[in-house]
Amino acid sequence: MQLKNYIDGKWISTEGLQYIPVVNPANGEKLATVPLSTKSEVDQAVVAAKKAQKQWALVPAPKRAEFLYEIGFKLKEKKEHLARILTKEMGKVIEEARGEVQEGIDMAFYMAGEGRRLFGETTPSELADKFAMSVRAPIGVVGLITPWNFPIAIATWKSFPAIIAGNTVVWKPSIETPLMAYEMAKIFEEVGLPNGVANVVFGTGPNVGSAMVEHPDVKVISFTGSNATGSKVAELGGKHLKKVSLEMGGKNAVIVMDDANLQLAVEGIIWSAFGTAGQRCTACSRVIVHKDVKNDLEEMLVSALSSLTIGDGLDPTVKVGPVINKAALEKINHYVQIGKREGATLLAGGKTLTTTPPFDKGFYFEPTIFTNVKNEMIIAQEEIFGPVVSIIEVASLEEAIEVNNSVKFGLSSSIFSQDVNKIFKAQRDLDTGIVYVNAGTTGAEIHLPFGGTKGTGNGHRDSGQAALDVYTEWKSIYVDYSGKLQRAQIDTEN
Ligand code: UN1
Repeated sequence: MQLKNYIDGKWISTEGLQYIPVVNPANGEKLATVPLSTKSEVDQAVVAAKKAQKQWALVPAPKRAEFLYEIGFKLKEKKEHLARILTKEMGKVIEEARGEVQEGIDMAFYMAGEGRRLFGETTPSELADKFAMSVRAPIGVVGLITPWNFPIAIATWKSFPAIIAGNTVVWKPSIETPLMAYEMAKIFEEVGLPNGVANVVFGTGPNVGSAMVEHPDVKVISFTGSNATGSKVAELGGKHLKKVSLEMGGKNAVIVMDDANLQLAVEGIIWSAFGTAGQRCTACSRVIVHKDVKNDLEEMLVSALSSLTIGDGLDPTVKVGPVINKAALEKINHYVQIGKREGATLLAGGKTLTTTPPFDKGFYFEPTIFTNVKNEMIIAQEEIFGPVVSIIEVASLEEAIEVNNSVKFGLSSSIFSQDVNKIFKAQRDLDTGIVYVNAGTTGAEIHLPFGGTKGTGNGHRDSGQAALDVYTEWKSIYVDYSGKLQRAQIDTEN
């Protein structure tokens, strides 16, 4: 299948574009080909989106919501179909793929509900016979740049709040996972979303992404991806005075205190470190453990690893699927070699699986645990984005928090403890955008803000009510019904 861009409600195949294969990371199977679009396709999509936005903004929000409800029902109806495609193109195991589609369904219904809220404020005026209120106004055309690790969920976190608020969207999905975007576009078409409200342009960051950021009619850019790309987006966006929302890396830690339920902590670590083969921004890549329980925890973690079958995620017994591509495999392996050179102890894993079928055709890396990791080591500081976790020993809660906060990222953190005093101190002092108590670092719910501090972002949030702030401008409205010109209080008193 040769994928086409979805622009102005039509499937457009442009003459002369280069196409590249979409490959199943589990076995190398070619699933489709995807066009590498250019600035000209972006321009077409923006023209369509700009034209559609004028009308769309005038559709009452509860009516806009009806489309989102329909999209939610379609996603529900197609859940298994979509999950299987998702596993094939991205590699995550089938139960996680179902979970991700569910995240999209939840987001559709949640944001559809916003069609009857989109609350602003009413507030008294300083003056008699005058009324004051604030409302959320749509901004215009928004550009979405989404990653391959959550190809459908993250797209819904961004597109649904944008659409419900009266904006239109030009979406550049990752070229690693275009099939999910193609399926979403089919759903937009099936529910009769007006032409131009949601457009999909396939291509690379340097071509399509940059053209979106530089386009004068794209007013907001929402990006999820690496820090290297995110800072380029911010720089270019800044030059063009764009509102840019960035969601980037993490170096998330689970803290295990001496009073923790260790069995629970082990389950939380295994799931959040090795689920999605460690390819979540929220994945646990550090375990900060109290010295009194370090040995026990290590033994339990190593024995828990034996239950993690590695393989093709379509096999329901598999718990850890492949990583996205060869470059990812090489990057993970590179960090493991660095860890060894830095003097960390390899407790388990550490190898690329390449020689025997099915591993010879896919991109598999063993779940890997390093221990005796020092906080200043590279493997304790940089994002690896694979199934590799580093154990760091500490002697107190204060030290644990200090170690947690010493990285340049601030997405998610977790503490396992039974002590309410420690838990409350930790949730206050951990400097991440998301904090979990007695759970791993993953599993954020869509109706809460998603995002992080420091190098993880630039102050914006996906999901929850907070997402509406990205896609709306506040408008303050004063209505004077006194029948005379009333000067504002500041202009009458001095
Ligand atoms: C991501 O890794 O980019 O919190 C998103 C979670 C998921 C989303 C992760 N709900 O783990």
